[in-house]
Amino acid sequence: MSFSLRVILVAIVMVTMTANICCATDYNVGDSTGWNTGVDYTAWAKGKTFKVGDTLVFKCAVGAHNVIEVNKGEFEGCKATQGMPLTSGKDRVSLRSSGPKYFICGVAGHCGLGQKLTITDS
Ligand SMILES: [Cu+2]
Repeated sequence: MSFSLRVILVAIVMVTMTANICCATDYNVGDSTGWNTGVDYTAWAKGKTFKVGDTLVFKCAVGAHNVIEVNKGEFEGCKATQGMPLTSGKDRVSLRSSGPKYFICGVAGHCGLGQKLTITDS
């Protein structure tokens, strides 16, 4: 392989890596409504493409809600059995792997009222 071809290949790799870093997106879950009851998070997530490296930001009043990452069964049953709740009121969850993710609020009754979010990736 010639020197110039190698230079071009290295340049292509660097541009690709930079593109991945540049395009990580922070998503404010629920946008201006934040992480609350009475919000349709299915509608919020619809049409969005989530990628590894993106971050979900769950904003709510401290103590009013929390965020627990759960599995599909827990999500459907609104019952977290193992995840640790995030309670800062401005919790950031980075997407580190592909595949669906499931989140609920662990405050009694809130998940049943619709405070639950599932995302799929591209
Ligand atoms: Cu809640």
